[in-house]
Amino acid sequence: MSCVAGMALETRRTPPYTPLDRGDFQESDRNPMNEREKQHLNDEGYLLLENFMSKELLEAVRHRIEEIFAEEGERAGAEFKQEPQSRRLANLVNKGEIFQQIIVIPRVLEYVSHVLGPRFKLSSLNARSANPYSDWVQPLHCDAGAVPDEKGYWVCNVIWLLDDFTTENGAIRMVPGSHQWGILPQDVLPDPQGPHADEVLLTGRAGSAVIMNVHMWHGATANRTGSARRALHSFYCRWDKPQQQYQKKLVSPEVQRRLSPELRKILALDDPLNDELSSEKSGASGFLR
Ligand SMILES: O=C(O)CCC(=O)C(=O)O
Repeated sequence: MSCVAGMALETRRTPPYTPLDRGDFQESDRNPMNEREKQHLNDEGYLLLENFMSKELLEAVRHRIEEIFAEEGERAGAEFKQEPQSRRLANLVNKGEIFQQIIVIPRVLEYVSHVLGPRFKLSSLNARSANPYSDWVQPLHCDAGAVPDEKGYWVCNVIWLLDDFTTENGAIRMVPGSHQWGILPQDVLPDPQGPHADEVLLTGRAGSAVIMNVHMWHGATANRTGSARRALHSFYCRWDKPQQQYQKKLVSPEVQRRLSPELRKILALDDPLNDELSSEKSGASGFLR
């Protein structure tokens, strides 16, 4: 716990965030996706982009997230789901301009479109922090309980590493290639929480981003260290599927009024099909009830 308190002190020293412009993103943000990256994402189901966030962006996101955890207290994450031994936040588009900027970074959208095709939308924007010394291991799951359909893949998550992901602190385990199997782990594994023979641990430095085809089986592991392990999840889905969090309902009218046309589009705010799909059916999780 002392490290969580230490983190709060650190964030109080961070200067207030001023809006970013494109120059604040790393140079890598402007490079097109290359063949090696495409191949890796196609075959393995994920792609680690090291050092993707600038130092300023990383600090700004950490700072805002800790502010929201402090503001929301016990309610944190309640718009979606709460989870044992973890802190969660949901509906982050509503909670800061920094988050609105992140969900439309062009290079990220290019990767997402490689998985989902040209038409997709934000499904949800959440944060998750694995508590220090937690022994909770997520079952292997596919986000939103999604298996590919006749049109192909329909879910893609971008995991923003806000702390280093190490072998000790609750990094995500994943089963590379399983996005191609068309089956949910809970339907075939006797114990989805147990180790899997083909799992690998996703480690990386804070400030990296991971494009993840989340039909791939994955889940967070136990955090055996004294510090929280935080990540932001910008989760996208294909245009013809329900959003995990119906943005039109969750984002306040006041915030909606200030959004650019580009943001309105990625949030599907003016899309009657999305209204039909998401107003009734949003809220699907891969494993949380
Ligand atoms: O630990 C993380 O940040 C990702 C965990 C995860 O896969 C999930 O919450 O669905």
